[in-house]
Amino acid sequence: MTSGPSGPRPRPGVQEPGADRWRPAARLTAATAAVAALAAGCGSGPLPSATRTPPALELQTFDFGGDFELPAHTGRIFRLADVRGRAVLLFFGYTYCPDICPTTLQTMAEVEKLLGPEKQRLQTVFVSVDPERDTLPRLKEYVEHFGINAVAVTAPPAQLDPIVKQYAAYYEKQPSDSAMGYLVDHTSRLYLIDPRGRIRYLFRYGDEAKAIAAGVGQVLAE
Ligand SMILES: [Cu+2]
Repeated sequence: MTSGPSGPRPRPGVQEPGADRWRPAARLTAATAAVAALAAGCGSGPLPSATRTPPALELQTFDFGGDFELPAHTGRIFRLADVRGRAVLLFFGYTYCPDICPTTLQTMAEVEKLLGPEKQRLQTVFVSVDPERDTLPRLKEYVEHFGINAVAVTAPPAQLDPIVKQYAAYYEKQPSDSAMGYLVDHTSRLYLIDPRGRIRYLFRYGDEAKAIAAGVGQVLAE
């Protein structure tokens, strides 16, 4: 069971753009906090499986997000409406990202492992906010590297920006001294979208695979 509030929670329409950028693991959800607490008290051997199950997420239905279509790494157009009946985990990022994106994709691989056969009903969507460098062939190579059921999509700003806005997301180029030329500051949250296409939960960067997999299971069980 969860025990009381655990800091600010996402609410429809009140999230400021970029408010969740670079948020360290301090802002854990109730679910992951509970998992962390259990893990901390677990010094010798696993706990009985019943006590290791993360508490259910408090799913909401957000009033933003919704259908969109963008060119995908597959060479086809990806339409969110085409994956009705599946849970979707969607996030914004870019392949040159030094930390958030590779970590998130690794977490997705863990989520798939935890889901087992049910992973067939999960679609990960990686929306690149760096169309200048993230060509579709580059996106293909990048997502295939992680060996998960992910589709990578992007488009020039005129087509991309309305979708970024639709998802109350954010991105901004940042100059950098690195050889790569520039970084892209971006929304780090992970959108849990249910089989009907509605955003039901916003995971934060650092949330554990276990909590994310549990959330996916919840929307699939509805
Ligand atoms: Cu990133």
